Amino acid sequence: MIFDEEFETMPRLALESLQLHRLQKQIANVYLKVPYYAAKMDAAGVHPSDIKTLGDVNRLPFTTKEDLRKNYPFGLFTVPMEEVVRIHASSGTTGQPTVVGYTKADIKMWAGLMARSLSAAGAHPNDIVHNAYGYGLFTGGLGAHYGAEELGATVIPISGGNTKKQIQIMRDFGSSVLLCTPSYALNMAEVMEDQGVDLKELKLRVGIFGAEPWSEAMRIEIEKKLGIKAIDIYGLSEVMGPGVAIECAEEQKGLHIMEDHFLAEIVDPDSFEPLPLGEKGELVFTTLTKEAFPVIRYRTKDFSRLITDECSCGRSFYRMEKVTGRSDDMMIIRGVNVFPSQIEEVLIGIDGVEPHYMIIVDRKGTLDTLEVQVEVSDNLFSDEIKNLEATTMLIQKEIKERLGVSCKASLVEPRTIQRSEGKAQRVIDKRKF
Ligand code: DLL
Repeated sequence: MIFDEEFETMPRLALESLQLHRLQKQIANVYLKVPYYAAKMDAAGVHPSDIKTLGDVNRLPFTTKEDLRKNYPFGLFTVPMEEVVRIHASSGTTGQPTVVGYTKADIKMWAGLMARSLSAAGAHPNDIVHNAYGYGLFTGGLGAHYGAEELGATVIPISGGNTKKQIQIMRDFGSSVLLCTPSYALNMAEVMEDQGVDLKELKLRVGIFGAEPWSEAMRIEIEKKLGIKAIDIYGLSEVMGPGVAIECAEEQKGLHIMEDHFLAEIVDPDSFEPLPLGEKGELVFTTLTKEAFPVIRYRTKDFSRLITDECSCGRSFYRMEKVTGRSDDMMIIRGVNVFPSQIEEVLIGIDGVEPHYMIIVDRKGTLDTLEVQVEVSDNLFSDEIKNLEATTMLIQKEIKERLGVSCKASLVEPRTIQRSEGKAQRVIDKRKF
């Protein structure tokens, strides 16, 4: 089912003309209302009237987290505070949080896009949506909540944590759609297994997971353990929250970008020059319709590429390849670029190894060291020492061969790596301390 067919199946030409019209309006508005943006555009020698084609977007200056920090908390809002009805903020591992605001119309637009996203994932108005994204300043909980209501589904606003209770509610209330981070989904699957829950007792059918990178191997693992279809959803607070892009249930391959509301670009992560369609680089978004907190060419630091092939679902929106890493998470180990999701992909493929791991990076003298701590199954752990040794060697060999970096694999007892209830922390980089 296509929820918002008029837009989602628009011919490309019509869509691009809509984008251009909205872009011109947005840029003119931002120039008028936000002195900081106007000053940046003046410094770059570009005026709103110079935006004559979609390609002209690359004449505009980028916006980064640094710009948001300089204008903390509300300096980039384009409307007076009395028109702002909601605030969210991203936690930010360092420094100030990034603060974003929404007008009534923004909340309505977001709810509509989330309803569309849920529908693309295969959810229906008669579903019971178990929303285990965290409620609060994080955009996941409330963003998904309003979308599920807009779709007409029944929402259980359970938020994250208290996993045993979640499972009881899931069983008693007949939850059919699960929303949470992929790492939390895995945590739930494990608790279900411990409690001897038979999947047949549950009505779960679809899971809509995002807010953190997760590998294809992890998707297979979650689908198997929960007996559901696992759909990837992408978004970020600065651009809106969840629902900027979503996989369709038909293909589960690449995430359709809500292009009637967001203009996506891919730029070279070093030179920031636009890359040709289809090449991989850093994702950049310009919001086309947001009122309170529009962003112009926001550099996400997420790596992806645009997929322009037609999709069997009928949507004309381009897809973005699953984001498997962001530049902030990229570890440079003895000169080799490594993403946690690449290590995850290797680990999940090895027999007896559980998908719970921690990566520890350190420096001995001038040399970087990489340690991968990973849990193994109860069976393997109680097995002969020689099997544990063989598994250790296999992990080290596979990581060396596939990622080009040597590491120390440490097998740890089942249930010793901390479980996630939201965004998982997978890396401890002691070089930064
Ligand atoms: O994580 C919004 C969200 C909530 C998305 C619920 C999906 C589901 P932030 O906390 O601002 O917003 O974090 C945004 O999370 O730049 C990516 O690095 C990462 N991220 C989000 N979704 C995905 C995904 C929410 N599907 C940052 N795959 C983004 C990989 C993702 N990374």
